Amino acid sequence: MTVFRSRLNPGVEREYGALAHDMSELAKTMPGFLEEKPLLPSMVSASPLCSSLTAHRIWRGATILNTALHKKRDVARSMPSITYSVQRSITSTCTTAMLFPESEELALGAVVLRGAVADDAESVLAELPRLAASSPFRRVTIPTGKAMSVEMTNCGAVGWVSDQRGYRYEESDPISGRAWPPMPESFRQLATRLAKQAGYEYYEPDTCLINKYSVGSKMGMHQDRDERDFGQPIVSVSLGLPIMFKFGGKTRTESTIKVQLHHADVVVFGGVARLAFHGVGTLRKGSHPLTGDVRYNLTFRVAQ
Ligand SMILES: O=C(O)CCC(=O)C(=O)O
Repeated sequence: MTVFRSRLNPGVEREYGALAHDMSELAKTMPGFLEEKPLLPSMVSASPLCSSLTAHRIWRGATILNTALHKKRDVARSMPSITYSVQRSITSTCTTAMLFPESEELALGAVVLRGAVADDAESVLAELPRLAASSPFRRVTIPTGKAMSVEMTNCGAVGWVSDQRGYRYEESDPISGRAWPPMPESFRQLATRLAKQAGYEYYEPDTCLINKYSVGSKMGMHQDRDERDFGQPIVSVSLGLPIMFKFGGKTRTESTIKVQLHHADVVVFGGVARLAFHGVGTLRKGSHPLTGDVRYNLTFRVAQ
């Protein structure tokens, strides 16, 4: 049974079919698993993706499955056809696609939520001068000694740093020797909401890396792998000028998808996509009403 059409990755339809099968198996052992409830308007609008009843069943199943998987890993073992992390990725992207037709799947576990922070952008941007007054934007050097073109700072319990000693998280800002500014509560709530929107429940970021791109800045393909727990997704918020985002696989040689990220778009990647190589192209000259000639990117992580 095909339950969901993936625009970017037709191959995953098979996996969604397998998920639907596993869900009906699970329904036999978990009462209420495919319980019928009236459709939400947002789900009705997602119905071109599949029949509305199927959408509803899968959406509800995915929600319950995600909760069950979080609480009880042996539920995953009762469905041997796909692994725990693949199930999570599938349910995440499946749920997201059902509920938010504006989302675009990049890979299993990875989505772009188009315009997801349109209403929050101004208040997020308003926090940046205060954060930067405490820990200024700076260009860090990578272990080879070369300076990155993007400027960055952090807020939260720890902050990502790089120098000739390597990449790592530090509790204090190496420039001031003081703790990084705390993550604003509004940032934490926003990241939790966005992760949930992408299907990742219980997301509690402890750090936010804030990247500032000026004309000519770029970020090469890399993995985010300095965090302790790869079970938690990355939530990446784009503000201001557009840029080309590149998303590949777990190795550098795998093919790369390119998507333009605009103001207020959000990329969330976790599950089997958590260690995917990614990067952005060079920022082109332009002007945005809220950020002028720069682009900001806020990357939320669970580092500790
Ligand atoms: O600027 C972006 O959209 C990506 C940033 C990024 O990949 C990172 O900070 O690790």
